[in-house]
Amino acid sequence: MSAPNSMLYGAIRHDWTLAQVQGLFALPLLDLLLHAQRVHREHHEPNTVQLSTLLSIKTGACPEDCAYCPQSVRYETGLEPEALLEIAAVRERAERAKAAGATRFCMGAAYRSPKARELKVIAAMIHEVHALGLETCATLGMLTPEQARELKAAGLDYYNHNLDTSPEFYGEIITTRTYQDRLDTLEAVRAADLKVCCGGILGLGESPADRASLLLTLANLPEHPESVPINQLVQVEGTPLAGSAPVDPFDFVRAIAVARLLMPRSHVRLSAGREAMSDELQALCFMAGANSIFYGEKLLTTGNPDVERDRRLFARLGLRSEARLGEADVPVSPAAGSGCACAHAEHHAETTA
Ligand code: SAM
Ligand code: DTB
Ligand code: SF4
Repeated sequence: MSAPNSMLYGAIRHDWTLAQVQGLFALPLLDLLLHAQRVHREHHEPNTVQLSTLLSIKTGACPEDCAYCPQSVRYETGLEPEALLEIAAVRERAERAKAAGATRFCMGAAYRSPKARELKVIAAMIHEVHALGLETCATLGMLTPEQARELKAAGLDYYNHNLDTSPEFYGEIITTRTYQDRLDTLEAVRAADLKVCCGGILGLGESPADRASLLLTLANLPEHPESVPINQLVQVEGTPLAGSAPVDPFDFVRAIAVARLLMPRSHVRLSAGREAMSDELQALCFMAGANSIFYGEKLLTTGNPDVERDRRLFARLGLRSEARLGEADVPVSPAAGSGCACAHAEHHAETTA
């Protein structure tokens, strides 16, 4: 097990070996953080974090058996299923997310794969959100190449489809679709010229080798995903994984740092699980190269830190929100004391009054 020469860190590669990735995980934490932050600064604006807001546009009653997921019809989680939302309701939520400072709006649906008539409605939602000037993202399960093209034509920028875990451990977590099904959807998404958002979850009971293998698989895709969400399992009572051993926080930080080193240009998103994390742990994740978060009180069905807490966190750390392409980044002056990560002067006037 040996990490590559540190002079090579930051190269865009698709030929990593498992031993090399395990070598990165084995580095002393502070060395790993240093390398990751150095590579981060070669490719990204420092102290700048991209803000995505999630909305569940169709909730629960999903036929799949993903062992972590509160939305599977197979588990008694007490979740109230909801049909596909109205287009106007989605537009209104997107407007609110934009006003709060988000630059990307991600619509999630509890489908194995969307049906033709559902996709038509979702395409109309994407069109509306795109027209607001937000980046659009959707996560709807498996897609055919034609479906991916339909979403692209509607104005979709990103498609989220996670590998979730290593190919070796995958069968322990999901039996209703294969790893290859996921890779096929990712290929269809790329072929439609959509940007890829693809990552995984830590805390499923996977081994250290599985974590290395998940990141290796992501890094050795033909192109690195533009966004790499690293989720920490949100344990939901009633799912098979409720009560799993929690992830050691430093191991979570290590996974972020290794993702940063393997995929230097990608946005690495500190995703689900932040509600249970201290500000100090999140700061370490940003140090390790995370430069994107889910922003807003809710993920899909579970909680996320509220906007005020995130604004305070940004102010305490001197972080600012990344703007949409072509616009200036939004400074958040800790000295101003508002702690606001939002892009709107009128909001500052409200919060500092
Ligand atoms: N149904 C679609 C699918 O699975 O492709 C889209 C929605 S699904 C909820 C999107 C992703 O959310 C999953 O792939 C998984 O990575 C993540 N996720 C779901 N439940 C989670 C949980 N309890 N904790 C952390 N991440 C979770
Ligand atoms: C991703 O990687 N994480 C998000 C998003 N992509 C769709 C979902 C997290 C879901 C957490 C559990 C829930 O809120 O239902
Ligand atoms: Fe369904 Fe997606 Fe949840 Fe799996 S992760 S049960 S496919 S909503």
